[in-house]
Amino acid sequence: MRTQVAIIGAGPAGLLLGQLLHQAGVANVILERSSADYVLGRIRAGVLEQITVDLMEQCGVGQRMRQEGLAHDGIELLFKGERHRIDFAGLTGGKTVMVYGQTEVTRDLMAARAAAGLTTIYEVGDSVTLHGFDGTAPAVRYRKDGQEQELQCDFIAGCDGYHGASRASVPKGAVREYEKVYPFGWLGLLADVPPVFHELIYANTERGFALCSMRSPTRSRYYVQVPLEEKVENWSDEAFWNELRSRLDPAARDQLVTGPSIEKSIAPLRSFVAEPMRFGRLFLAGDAAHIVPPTGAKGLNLAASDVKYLSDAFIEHYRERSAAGLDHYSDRALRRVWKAERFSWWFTSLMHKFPGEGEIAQKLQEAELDYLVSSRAASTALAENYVGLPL
Ligand code: FAS
Ligand code: PHB
Repeated sequence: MRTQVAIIGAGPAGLLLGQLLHQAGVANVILERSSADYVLGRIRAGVLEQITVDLMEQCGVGQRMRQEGLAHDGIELLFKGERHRIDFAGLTGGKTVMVYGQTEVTRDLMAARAAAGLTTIYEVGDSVTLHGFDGTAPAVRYRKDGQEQELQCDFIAGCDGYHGASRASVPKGAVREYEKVYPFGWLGLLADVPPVFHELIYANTERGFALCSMRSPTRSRYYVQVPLEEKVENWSDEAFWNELRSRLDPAARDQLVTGPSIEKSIAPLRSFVAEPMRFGRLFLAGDAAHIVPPTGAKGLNLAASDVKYLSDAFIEHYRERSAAGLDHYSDRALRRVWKAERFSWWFTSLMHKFPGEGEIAQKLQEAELDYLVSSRAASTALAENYVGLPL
C-alpha cells in the first residue's frame, strides 16, 4: 500500500492532521494501536482554546461542538477559603475557551474520517516499525490480522503519544529530551451529576490541589491531587467526594451534588519536551513530542497547534513544491510548546502542595495568589496564557 503521509496514532493529533490533509487533497492513512472504542474510552482533556475550536470548524466537524460545547469566559481561583474570578474576556479583549471533552473531539473527528471513506487501520498493537525516514523513501511496517504489511509514503507523522513508536524510532543521539516529573498525581472522577459551579474552580488548599470541571450541564469532571504512589483502588467514590468536599469553600460545598463515578483514574504529572520535532521525513506532533501537567489545560491544545503548523507545511510542500514550512516546522512548533510548558509548570507550581517544602511554601503560594487576583497585570498574564497565546 502507498500514501503521501503515513500518520501513526488516531488520537486528536493524528485525526486532526488526517482531516486537514484530506481537505487539501493530501492522501493519508492512519495506523492506530488500539480499537476506536478504546481510544474513545480514555477520559482526558476538557478545555479547548479558540485555535483548536477554529481547527475543528476548518475540518468541518464543529457542528456538535457549537451545539453542546460550553463557552467559558473565566475561571475561579480558590485559596484561603475564598474564591476569586479571573475574567478572561475582560482581560484579553473578549477571548474565551470552550469546554468540550477530548472524547467528543475524537468522536467527531473519527466520524468525519469514516464518512470521507479515509483509511484508518485500528488494532495494529505494538507492531508498527518505521523505516527509511532518514532518506527519501520512508515506509511503515505493521501487522494486521496476522499479516505483515508495509505502507510506503512520502512522509511519516508521529502522532502516537508519549509512549508511542515514533520518537522511540529515532537514534538516541539525535533527540534531546527535557523532563521534570512532579511528586504527585491527579485522581480524576467523572460522574453524571450537575457541576458545582458554571465555571471551572481551581483550588489551592493546605490538603492539596483540587479542580472542579465539567463536560456538560449534567456531567461533571473533578480532580484532587494525590501522592505519587497512590492507587485508584484505594479510593471509593465516598472517599473521593469527602476529600473533594474538604478542599472546597462553604458555598461550593453546599452546592456539590455527588453520585456514582462513571470513571476514576490517576494521571501522573510531568513536563517533557523532545527536541527537535523533525528527523528527516519523520515529523512528531502532540504528546509524541511533549507533555505538560494538565493544570493549564494545554496538552490537547498544543497537539492542535502542532498539527496546524505541520498540515500547513505538508500542504505547501505538495501545492508549491516548497520545503520552507517543513524546514521551519520544528523551530516554529517548539517556540509555542516551550511557552505552554512554562505556563503549565508555573500554574502547577502555584496550585499544588509540594511534599517536604514546609509550611512556608503554602504561605508563599497564598501571597502570590493574593497578589495575582489583586493585580490586573498578573491576572492578565494568567488569562492570556490560559485562553491560548497567538499561533
Ligand atoms: P494521544 O496519546 O491522545 O494519542 C496517541 C494515539 O497513538 C493513541 O490513540 C495511542 O493508542 C496511539 N499509539 C500509541 N502508540 C502507538 C503505536 N506504536 N502504533 C500505533 N498507534 C499508537 N490534557 C489536557 O489538556 N487536560 C487534561 O485534563 C488532560 N488529562 C490527561 C490525562 C491522561 C491520563 C493523559 C495520558 C493525558 C492527559 N492530557 C490532558 C493530555 C492529553 O489530552 C493529550 O495532550 C492529548 O491526548 C494529545 O493528543 P495526541 O498527541 O493525539 O496523543
Ligand atoms: C478537564 O475538564 O478534564 C480539565 C479542565 C481543565 C484542566 C485540566 C482538566 O486544567
